[in-house]
Amino acid sequence: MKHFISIYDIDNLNNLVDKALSYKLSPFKDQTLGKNKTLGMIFFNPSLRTRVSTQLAARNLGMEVIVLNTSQDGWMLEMQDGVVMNGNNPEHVREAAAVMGQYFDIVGLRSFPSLKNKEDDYSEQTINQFRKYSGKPVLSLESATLHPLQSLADVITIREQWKEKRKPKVVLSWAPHIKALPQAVPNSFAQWMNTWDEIDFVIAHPKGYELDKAFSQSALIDHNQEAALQDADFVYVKNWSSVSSYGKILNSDSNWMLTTKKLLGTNNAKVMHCLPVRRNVVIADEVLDSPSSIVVQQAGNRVWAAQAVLSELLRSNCV
Ligand code: SN0
Repeated sequence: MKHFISIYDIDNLNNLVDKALSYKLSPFKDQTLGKNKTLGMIFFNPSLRTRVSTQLAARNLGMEVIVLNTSQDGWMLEMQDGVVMNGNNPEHVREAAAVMGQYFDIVGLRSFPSLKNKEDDYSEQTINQFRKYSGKPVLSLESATLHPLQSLADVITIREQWKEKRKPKVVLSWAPHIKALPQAVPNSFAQWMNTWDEIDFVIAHPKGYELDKAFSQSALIDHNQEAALQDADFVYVKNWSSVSSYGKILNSDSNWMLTTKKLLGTNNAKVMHCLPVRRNVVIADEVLDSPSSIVVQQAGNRVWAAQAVLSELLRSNCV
């Protein structure tokens, strides 16, 4: 694995999940693999789970970690090439990324979309500029369009929870929100579910919230949440802003919030969310506080996902 930016960077999904689950059983079995190697984690945006779980994962492999919160601690970066830098950004990514490449063995990056211009966001300029100029493996800590460490933890969680022989039905359901949120988590989840042939996948959302076809691919789409939830084994709840009316909130219909009543038609479905989740806007208290919710276990699995990925990056690039 050269970089970890999307599912296309991995060789075999089930092998990577096996590896993550083996770290869960034995976190310190490779505790010298990352000795004298440094992971730099650069945050252009807030983070709780990604920040802490990736740091723990690196520590389990014996790595050092340096965390940089660029909005407060570093210079604002210019990402465009060929511009006259007489605006707000005093440093260009060409120098900044190259310098990070001198300091770090693996460069982790969190960079949300602006949600203003789809072409800009979907070109993934920030992560691509770092890949180009750092000369080091780049680890996505959530980019403008994808969140692969989250999706790997999601697959781990479903595999660990599912004990039956038949394929589980997994439903990604849109939910309301007060803010316009990125499409990164649902895009990424759809990308990983579409690749994983051990599940049946359905996406439920109101009209106007179609994900970019590059990510939803041939997944079944249902505009009727109740129908989509019928017989579901896992319900992944997430808000996202519109792609066609880019970055806009088209619908704040609270009927799409996940409640206990909504779960009645499911096969006693487990409820997932990447967190942070706004209670009683996205998912009702009664669901989050019930045994149906596995959001905390799901977040716990972020450590093993990050550890499996860092281990692959170290083995391919650093030893
Ligand atoms: C981010 C998102 O991509 O939806 C990060 C998820 C891991 N979520 C938010 O920004 C939530 C912000 C809020 O105000 O609820």
